[in-house]
Amino acid sequence: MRLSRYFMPILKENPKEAEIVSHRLMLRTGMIRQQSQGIYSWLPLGKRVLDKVNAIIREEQNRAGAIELSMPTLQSAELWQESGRYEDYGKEMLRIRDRQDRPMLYGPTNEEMITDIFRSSVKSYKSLPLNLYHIQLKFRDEIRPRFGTMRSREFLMKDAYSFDLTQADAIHSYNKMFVAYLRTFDRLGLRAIPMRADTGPIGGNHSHEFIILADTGESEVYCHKSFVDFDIPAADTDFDSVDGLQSIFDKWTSVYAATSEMHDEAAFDAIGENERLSARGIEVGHIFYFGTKYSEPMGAKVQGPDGKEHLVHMGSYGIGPTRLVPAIIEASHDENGIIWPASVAPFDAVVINMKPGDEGCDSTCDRLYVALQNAGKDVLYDDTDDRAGTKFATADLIGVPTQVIAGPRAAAAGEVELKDRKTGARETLTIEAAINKLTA
Ligand code: 5CA
Repeated sequence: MRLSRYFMPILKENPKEAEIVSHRLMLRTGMIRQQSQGIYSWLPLGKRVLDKVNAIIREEQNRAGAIELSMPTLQSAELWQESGRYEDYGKEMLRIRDRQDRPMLYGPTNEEMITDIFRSSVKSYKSLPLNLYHIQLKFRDEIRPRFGTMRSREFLMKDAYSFDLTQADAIHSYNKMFVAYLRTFDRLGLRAIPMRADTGPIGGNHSHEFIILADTGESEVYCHKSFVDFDIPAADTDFDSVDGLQSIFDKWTSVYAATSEMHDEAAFDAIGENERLSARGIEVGHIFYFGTKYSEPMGAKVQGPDGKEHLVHMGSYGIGPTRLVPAIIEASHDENGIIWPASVAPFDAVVINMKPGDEGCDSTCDRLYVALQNAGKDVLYDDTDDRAGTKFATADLIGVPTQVIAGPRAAAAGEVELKDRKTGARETLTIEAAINKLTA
């Protein structure tokens, strides 16, 4: 992508409305724009990051055996009247009427709709286990939308829903998502800690929140420090192994971790002073097992091996991609801007032409730009006529992992400078060596 032809509206000044660093940096880099309170557009740079986050979430959901579909944002109130949540949900639910005066709503979550899809076609235990997910916009009319897309009213959610014949099978489905979440957050460059959680309006009695530690987090959390050293389950984890997944779950829940709602002062105090951590955190995922809470009122049953009808046991599993992007920034930035983990960086490298019009600089940059793109890399080419200082500041601000700097003197010698955004380390290489390094 040539910067001169891109749409990346960088702000020079710090926006006054932004209270936390991720919100400030997302506005400054032109990743997002607020359209009305708690409702955002994702501009091209932000959209690239969001797509990469979604791709990782999708890969790990698929690996764990979940199947993607797509449900609408607008739902009929009838479904919610069946489950009894239409009245319960309160003011967070945006209620709408269509031209026939039928009550509709903008979905805050999809338990009812997925249960309806399930009951309309699944009749036998032989179709189980089943886990269906989508990545779709939700709307919750939050009292206090704030911190940009961290807590917005319209937001993206990956929500998965599992269906099983028995409680034991449902716990295995729960463990699959638990492991998928550990892997997902790790690949996003984050260390998320699973904590026992309150189930709120979703319901159920077995639930974990996945929390990233950050000073600006909205949740108060208490946990054992040892989480930092726990191993992340490998890519070849056998998701069909009931005992294997249970042992991963047991390990990750063997030491104390809880949000303030579930906090047990005595249990926390029993941990040695140097071993415990009380901090603030950001909830990036939340998983629930709630048994027959929806299958019962909505009549979602299957025929079991005994020939009888059984209500299915369900769970739901949420991740917030539009919250994850700022959470990653909270965890990875410095005074000059964002430092993207390579897995979600909007571009793999930025090629900086320090003197457009200089023959050596232009041909060096063209060669790099073409070679890196042909190797499948996402490359931003700063071919603008901004001052060099501005270009460096922009490259640091947007946090692309590697900067490839082509100045007239180096270019004349067939060389470029590589700068690592995270460490600041610089090295001078021949153009060919630079291409080899960046495409290795
Ligand atoms: N139905 C269940 C799981 S599918 C559910 O709705 N769970 S939730 O309420 O905990 O939301 C799941 C995830 O969505 C949260 O962990 C969070 O990452 C994200 N999320 C929730 N509310 C917001 C919001 N207002 N802004 C941004 N992300 C949000």
